[in-house]
Amino acid sequence: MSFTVPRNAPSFNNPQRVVEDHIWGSTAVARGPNSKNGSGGGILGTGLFENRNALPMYKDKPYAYPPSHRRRPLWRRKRTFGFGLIVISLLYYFGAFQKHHETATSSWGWLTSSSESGKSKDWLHRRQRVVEAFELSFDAYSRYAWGYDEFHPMSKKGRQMTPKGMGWIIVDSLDTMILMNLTSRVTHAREWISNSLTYDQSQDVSTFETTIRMLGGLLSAHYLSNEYPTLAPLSDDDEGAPGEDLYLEKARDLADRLVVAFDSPSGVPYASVNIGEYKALPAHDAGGASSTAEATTLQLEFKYLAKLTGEKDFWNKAEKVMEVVDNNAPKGGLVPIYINPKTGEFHGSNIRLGSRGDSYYEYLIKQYLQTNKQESLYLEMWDETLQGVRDHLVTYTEPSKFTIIGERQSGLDNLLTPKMDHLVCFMPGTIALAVTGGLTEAEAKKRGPWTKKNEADMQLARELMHTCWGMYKYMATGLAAEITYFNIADPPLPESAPHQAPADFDPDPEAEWRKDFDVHAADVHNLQRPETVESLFYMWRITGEVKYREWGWEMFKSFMNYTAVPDGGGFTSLSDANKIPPVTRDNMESFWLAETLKYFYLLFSPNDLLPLDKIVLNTEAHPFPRFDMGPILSTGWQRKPKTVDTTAA
Ligand code: DMJ
Repeated sequence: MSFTVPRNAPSFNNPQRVVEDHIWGSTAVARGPNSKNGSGGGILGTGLFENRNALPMYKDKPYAYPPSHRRRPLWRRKRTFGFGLIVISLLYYFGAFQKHHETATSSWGWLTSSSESGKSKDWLHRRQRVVEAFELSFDAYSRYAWGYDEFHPMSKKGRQMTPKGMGWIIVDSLDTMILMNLTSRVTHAREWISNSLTYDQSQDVSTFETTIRMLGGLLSAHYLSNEYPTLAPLSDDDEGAPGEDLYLEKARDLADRLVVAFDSPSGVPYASVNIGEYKALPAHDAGGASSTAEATTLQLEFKYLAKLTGEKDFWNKAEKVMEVVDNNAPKGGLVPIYINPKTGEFHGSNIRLGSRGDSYYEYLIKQYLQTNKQESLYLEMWDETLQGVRDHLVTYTEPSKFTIIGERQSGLDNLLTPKMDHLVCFMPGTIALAVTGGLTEAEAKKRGPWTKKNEADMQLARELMHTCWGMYKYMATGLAAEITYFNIADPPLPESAPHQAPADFDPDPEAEWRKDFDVHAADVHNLQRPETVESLFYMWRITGEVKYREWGWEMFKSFMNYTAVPDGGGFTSLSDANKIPPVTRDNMESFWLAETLKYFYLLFSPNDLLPLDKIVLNTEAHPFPRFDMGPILSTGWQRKPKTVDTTAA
């Protein structure tokens, strides 16, 4: 398919950038919800300077506000005034030159001038670019597919997944819009949720996807709108406005329908639920087995709901799954990717941290953090698992020695397959989060104890982050493939082997490092996935190393350059990200709005927006608060004693 980089998406490497910024900015808004009620004004209307005044104040810290003139002492105002007079005189004498200079460095000029040359980076400006990409995406969806669950931005069409729709994109995006302070869009979404969203539809839905995206989206909207009432503020006092518990009421209604999934003989949830009939259904394949990751990635959501409602049943059902999984005594803490809801036993022996396995590991450590480190058994399980990953899955590539996490497709006693789904790239960030609990590395060291294991885990996180970034650098568009293979030694090098990958990715097409990477023709698609920018966000917050922000910015530019749809159409997944121009796929995933753009936004935000030691983000990037279990909730199970396996494969 032929493809030209659309005019409305800027080339970030191009000297014509100022002009293109203007075009990009001006196309996005026209019929977005903001233009309707005037509170947001769209991209051009919320240009950089104007929008500064709309930037959120977190905990009364006006990050982006210039100091107020009204509060300045008189002497300072005089001095400024005097300085201004001098500048005006100079401008008068050097008129033409000065005019040109202003154009190059004012609102849009930062990308091509100082920031791009690396002299003075302005992360809030970069963050504003992310907001604009979000607005462009969401407004295209609003124009062409409002209320639909899917959005196909090239054909400008929507499609429902259920008879009346689930609000898939609207609900998944809601908390990103709250964080970005996009008030009128939140109001529009909220109206739709209040007036049009119903779960009273006879339709099978995925237990996991509906929980992480819809239940998670509603719960985090509830949390954020209470925790940060100045962000996208509600006007509930207005007559006819939806009530303040709208998100929680919808979440409760949905959860009551989803919770039937847990009513299996073992307590392991079935893969699907008919939400209209409150009826659970086993998966159609794998002998009715559920994906292990799916069964074990519902806990943060149902536990938070239990905390909010006081309904312990949600808690009990969610935690029971963890007990059943752990009773299988997985070797090295590594779980096969299927589990049978009838028996509670694993099905098959395929072990990977990619699809169907990934978020089991993620939710171990996040459950520990969610309840303020009161449930130490989840930390134990995480620690066992990470040791298992080192012993059985970590190896190094040839000849450059990148660190990878491979797969054991026929169990731990059989071959290591040197393959990483993009999904595995949640690991570097999650490992770092586990080490510090969300504190910065420096603060964690200061508070101590800082162990050799902590040091080694941070090292592993850094090395894996580097490899995940390499997966982007390897591709022609700078956007990673869905799956990357690697060249490894036979037998694979053990985790203890000396290794030192090159620090930089030489852009030469013949560069040595490229020999270590391999992308198969079937895997060249890019689905706008978040895992790498998710990890960059954690790595930046925890290590404070600016290179992670820089990598994120480079990745963001690749998305802008290669996935934008012409005529303000938003952004699309790619069928081939290894060609220039790329082959487009005509689909915008809801996690583009819920996760990928949210993580870019957070990566470029000040660190006390959603402080990492106070919250947990669910696997769909929906933030929930950490909490104490209190008198009602408690851990209802204990681990059976078992020997921890530390044998290297
Ligand atoms: C999201 O729905 C979640 O991040 C999930 O854990 C994995 N798949 C997608 C994004 O890639």
